[in-house]
Amino acid sequence: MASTASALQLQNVLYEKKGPIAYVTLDRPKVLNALSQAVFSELKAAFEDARDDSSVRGVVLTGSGDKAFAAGADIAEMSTSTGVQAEESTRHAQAVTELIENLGKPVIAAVNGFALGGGCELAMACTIRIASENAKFGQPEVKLGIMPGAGGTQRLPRLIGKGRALQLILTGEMINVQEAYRIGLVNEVVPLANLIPRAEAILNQINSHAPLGVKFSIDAVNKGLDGSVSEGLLIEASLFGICSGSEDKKEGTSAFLAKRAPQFQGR
Ligand code: DAK
Repeated sequence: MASTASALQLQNVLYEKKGPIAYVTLDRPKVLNALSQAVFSELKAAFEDARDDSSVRGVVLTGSGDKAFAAGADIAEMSTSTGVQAEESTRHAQAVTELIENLGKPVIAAVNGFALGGGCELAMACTIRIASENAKFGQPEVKLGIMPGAGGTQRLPRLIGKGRALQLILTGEMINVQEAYRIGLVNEVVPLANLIPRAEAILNQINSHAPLGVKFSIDAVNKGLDGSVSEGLLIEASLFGICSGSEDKKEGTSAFLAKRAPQFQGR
């Protein structure tokens, strides 16, 4: 499949599109893909492009090299920031995680090594996490005199439960991929060589379904988790109503009854 290089001018992130999939790769392997402010700005640009390009149906987020997804925030850069600067840049980083989480298209984190601190937080903002056998996860912020600031205190307990989340956050302990799988932090563990192909296979399966059904399912889960079950059920009913009025619903149900494959248009 022909790949399209991005027109975006990025130095720390690789961004390319192949058919319906966009690939966002953290690209600072010499510092284990540490997340500088520039990285967060470039992630914003790449994900905004993926969101706005209707030919993109899903995104793979991964790291360059075979050692790290991202070993957290750039500690050298962080060491010089003031409290006021850090509050501002944290809001920026959090906005990037919200952009990824609510992209309206599935984003698969293909975790190819260390996912620590902000790296783990970025992976948690993705729709689905798959990881290679060498992956390691942790929230080591307390060891540096700080605390998670890119969504870790909110997304980790929602994913793995309050007790386990607080244990990881307060001990700063690193866990291997099998433990991450056991506690539900990652969905699947695969050999490193199969990581991207497996991410692509999951996206291709999702992309065979109606885009509105996919988008609204993600929205309902994300928005529902922010409130009560009753509020979530209202959101679900309202989005279900929109899906049910779509052309794709007519197509999906007609195709089933005619025993043929559906051709969804995203309308
Ligand atoms: N920042 C900068 N450089 C890093 C780095 C990092 N996070 N992690 C690794 N490096 C650099 C190392 O300094 C080393 O550089 P050289 O010595 O070669 O110049 C190179 O990458 C290779 O690392 P190591 O030699 O240490 O490799 P090892 O295999 O021995 O160890 C390791 C791998 C991942 C266990 C180790 O590198 C490590 O502990 N790294 C630091 C992990 C960590 O504490 N990460 C930060 C957590 S705090 C925010 C947004 C997000 C956050 C905060 C604010 N705002 C937007 C404000 C998040 C905070 C965090 O992530």
